[in-house]
Amino acid sequence: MTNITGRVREAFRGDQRVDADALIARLDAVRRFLTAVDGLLPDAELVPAHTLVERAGTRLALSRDHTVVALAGATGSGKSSLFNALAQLELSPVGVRRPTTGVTHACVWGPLEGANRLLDWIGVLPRHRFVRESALDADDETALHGLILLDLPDFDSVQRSHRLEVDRLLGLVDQVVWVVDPQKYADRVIHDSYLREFHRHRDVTVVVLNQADRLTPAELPRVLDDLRRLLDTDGLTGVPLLSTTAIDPAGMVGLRGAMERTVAERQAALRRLAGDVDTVVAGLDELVGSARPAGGPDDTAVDGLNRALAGAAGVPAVTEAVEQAYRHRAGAATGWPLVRGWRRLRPDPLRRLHLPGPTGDQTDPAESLVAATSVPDPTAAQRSALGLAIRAVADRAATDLPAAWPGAVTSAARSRLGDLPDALDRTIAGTDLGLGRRPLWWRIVGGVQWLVTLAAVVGLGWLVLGYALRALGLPALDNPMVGQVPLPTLLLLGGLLAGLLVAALTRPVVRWAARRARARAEQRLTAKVARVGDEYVLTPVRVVLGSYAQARDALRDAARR
Ligand SMILES: Nc1nc2c(ncn2[C@@H]2O[C@H](COP(=O)(O)OP(=O)(O)OP(=O)(O)O)[C@@H](O)[C@H]2O)c(=O)[nH]1
Ligand SMILES: [Mg+2]
Repeated sequence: MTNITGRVREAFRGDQRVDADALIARLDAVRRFLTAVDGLLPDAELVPAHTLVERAGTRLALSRDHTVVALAGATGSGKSSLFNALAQLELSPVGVRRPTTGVTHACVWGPLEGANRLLDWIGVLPRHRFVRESALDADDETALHGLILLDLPDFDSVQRSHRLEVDRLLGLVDQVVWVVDPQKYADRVIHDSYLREFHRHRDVTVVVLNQADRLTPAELPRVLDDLRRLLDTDGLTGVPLLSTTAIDPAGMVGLRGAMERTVAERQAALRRLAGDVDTVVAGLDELVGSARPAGGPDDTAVDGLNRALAGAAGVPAVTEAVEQAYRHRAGAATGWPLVRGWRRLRPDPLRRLHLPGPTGDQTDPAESLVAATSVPDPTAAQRSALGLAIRAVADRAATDLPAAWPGAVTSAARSRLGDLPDALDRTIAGTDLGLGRRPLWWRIVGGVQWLVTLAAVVGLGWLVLGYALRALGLPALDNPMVGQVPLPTLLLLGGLLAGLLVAALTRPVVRWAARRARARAEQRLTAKVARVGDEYVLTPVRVVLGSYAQARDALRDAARR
């Protein structure tokens, strides 16, 4: 699986500008990603993305004219000294007791009003906010108008609260100036826990070697080279590295110039957020893959599902009953009239399943609304076959998806499992099984049977009457002859024989037609059951696959610088 966000450029972007609209589009893409995966992926994996969307929205809404720069570093490196030197006022106490600064101090260049909402959000207490706006030096300071400089507590502090405060603020500020000193510039904590973590924020990172006055002119370049090498190892190749002396105004020129450029560009906030989007996208990368997933479950798995659904719905029992019912009903309509009544006494096989009764005897409309049939409940084997078929559908649909998704697909496939039995039952009850109309040939054969039976009855009556007259000594009836056989005898025997013959000829036709009726019913039931499977199993799966595709596209858009 290739990394789709590999296109997030890792190279140092230096002074490359970030377009505000493009950044907002990327943030929208992250938001779209979150909407698409809502409820499908573990929340814990999405926390950074939610935090980013929330923070970025607030930061951009609060002020785009201010640049929030934080001085961060180990205790004693000279953050407060640099803060005061830049402000040219003693605003943040500098001390020999370590650590000195316990709460963040802020200095605002320009009017405080605009910056106050930003500082409220960042969480700097009003009593630690200062304004660098003096009538005397107003012109000198205009280059820094819009700067909000923060003096942070030490991040390597023995005070846990200091570290928490630093970590919180580092997530909110636009630019970080990392202050190191000649003694501790190589400390593991700053490199491993902080600088390395900021490699995606290179374009809003400045490193300052303070207390340069403590080094000889020969030592300074060596230390700077060494520090540059360490920064390269941290992934911070190309970040500005300056030396400063907080206690000497001449040693502040470089840093002040860098601050002025940052403020003039008004880019730090956008670059910071762009770096945040890069970090979030890289973190989410493994949640989506490169292969475009299938639009839905494959045909083999769907066929398997439909077979399992048909089994669980009792389709075989119903089709068997359809065949029997056809024979039963055809027998009752075309059989020898003398035994038809006896046939009718036997219950109709479909009636036993509470499915539509014998021809012409459709259940009344109110009753037909009641869905429940008496089709036998699925056996344990059928239920487990259905479970396996649903699983197979989910597995096949999720084949190409990254590890976080198959679980969501399986849950979706099973999400309406509880509703399936009722839905299947309603479907079976609502399916026209094709036995509603009495075929014309039944009536014709039935009519013929009546006719030949009538002939036999007439013949019998005639003969009985003849015997009776003879027994009573009355004048005998005239028996017309047909060939050698008297007509009444011919009517009786011929009628009986013809009835038996018609019944014998009809029987195989009924059997054949019953099988056809069964096949037709099976086709209809299978189609209806497949529709239930589509609605209750496949559609939820397709929804998740659709969400995945949306999430994947959204993350691609978010990765695009
Ligand atoms: N020689 C020299 N001393 C400095 C310089 N910068 C700071 N110092 C001294 O270093 C000590 C610590 O300075 P602070 O500014 O309090 O250091 P910090 O980084 O704010 O320390 P915490 O508030 O404890 O995190 C003080 O005694 C400063 O006078 C510098 O550039 N040169
Ligand atoms: Mg301090």
